[in-house]
Amino acid sequence: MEKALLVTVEFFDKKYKDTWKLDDTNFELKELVRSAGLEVVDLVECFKDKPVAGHFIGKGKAEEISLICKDKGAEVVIFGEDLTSSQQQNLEESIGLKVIDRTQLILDIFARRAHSTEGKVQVELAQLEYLLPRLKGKGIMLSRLGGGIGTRGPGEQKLEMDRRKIRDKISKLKDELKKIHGRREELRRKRHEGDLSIISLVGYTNAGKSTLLNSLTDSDVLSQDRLFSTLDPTARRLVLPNNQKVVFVDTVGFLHKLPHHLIEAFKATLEEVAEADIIIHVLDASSPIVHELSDAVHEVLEELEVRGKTMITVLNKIDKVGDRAVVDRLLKEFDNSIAISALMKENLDELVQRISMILFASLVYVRAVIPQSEGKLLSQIYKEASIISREYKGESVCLEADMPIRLKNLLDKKGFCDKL
Ligand SMILES: Nc1nc2c(ncn2[C@@H]2O[C@H](COP(=O)(O)OP(=O)(O)OP(=O)(O)O)[C@@H](O)[C@H]2O)c(=O)[nH]1
Ligand SMILES: [Mg+2]
Repeated sequence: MEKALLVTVEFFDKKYKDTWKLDDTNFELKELVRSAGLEVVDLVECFKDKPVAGHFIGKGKAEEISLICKDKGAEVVIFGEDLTSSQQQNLEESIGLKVIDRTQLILDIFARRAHSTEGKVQVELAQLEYLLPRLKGKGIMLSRLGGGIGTRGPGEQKLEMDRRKIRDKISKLKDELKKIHGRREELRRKRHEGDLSIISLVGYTNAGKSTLLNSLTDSDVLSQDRLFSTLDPTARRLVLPNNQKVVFVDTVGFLHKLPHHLIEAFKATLEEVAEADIIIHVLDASSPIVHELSDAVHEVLEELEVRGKTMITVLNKIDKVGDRAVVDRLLKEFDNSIAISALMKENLDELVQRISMILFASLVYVRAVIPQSEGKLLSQIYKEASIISREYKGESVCLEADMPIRLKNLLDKKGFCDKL
């Protein structure tokens, strides 16, 4: 196991100050490093007004870290922040060891977890795009030759370090991804045309999304106490008590300051979230920073432009919360929330009931213009919706109706809903 020394920084200047407390940042960085399969030998905290251009934390501090590294036998230094390529190089020179920043650490974890072809291509693309501007001259930074973290591609293959070859590889990967997404789009279209409702599970990494998917659908998706166990979207069907079929989609977990490179690379995967009829936000209610975790998830959703979706906030892991009053307070603080334990299968019935109520019982007002050629869709509307007004205009029908949210989403996707 590579021995890592961690460096975290608290900035005081408003522009750089993080919303997270340093202790929480430290804890999360240790978890990330553990998930990357490294051993932590020490953690150094730095306090600065703002980043220093040359060495990020200043040359003096870098030299101090170099001494600590020698003392502790560290082989690599991991920063909990992102560094520019020159900062990274200057730090490597001053410290005399390989320096990895936050984005590269997370990319490395993703590289280890990628299994599907799509996952592997997405991660490798993000890794190479991160590396390219950081390679000087022909490529190859000396410190990168040693192997270990920062040099691993998906499936333990080594990352290409030659500039020209990287460029070629990037364009090949982009082509490949386009093809994969074309196929996926086709699958998605078929799924939406069927009579299925899609429910996506989103949440901070390690919140218990896969455990919930398993408990709800009696499946066997990998769930582990480490960050980013799930990378590939996994779908499982469930038949609700009223015999309606739904599909749960479990996707990659979110993180505070999730690197933009990764959001970009995983955009197609994450866009499935936007297409769901309901979003289930799984939140670890036993975490002392439950609000920060929730905010981080909402920030990523915002970046994905997922807005105005019906969301149930699932307060998970209540078996680990000793004080029931804490759960009651959280239930009040989070809109449309429900407290469960995915692991102990506590209160899952209520969650299923809530889902089926939202999907099939509660009605929303819709105005739509639908071509008469959509016979199947129209008969579905006449069966499930309560029609307020109906008017024929040329080849189309103008409707005002109260209908289940699922049907409204279907009309939305086809572009038939009137924008009010
Ligand atoms: N005590 C307790 N532990 C839980 C509960 N739900 C999940 N866990 C544990 O939390 C850890 C993470 O669970 P996962 O289901 O893998 O979490 P995830 O959200 O899918 O995580 P990623 O895929 O890594 O983003 C595992 O060790 C689970 O056993 C729960 O209700 N109670
Ligand atoms: Mg998971």
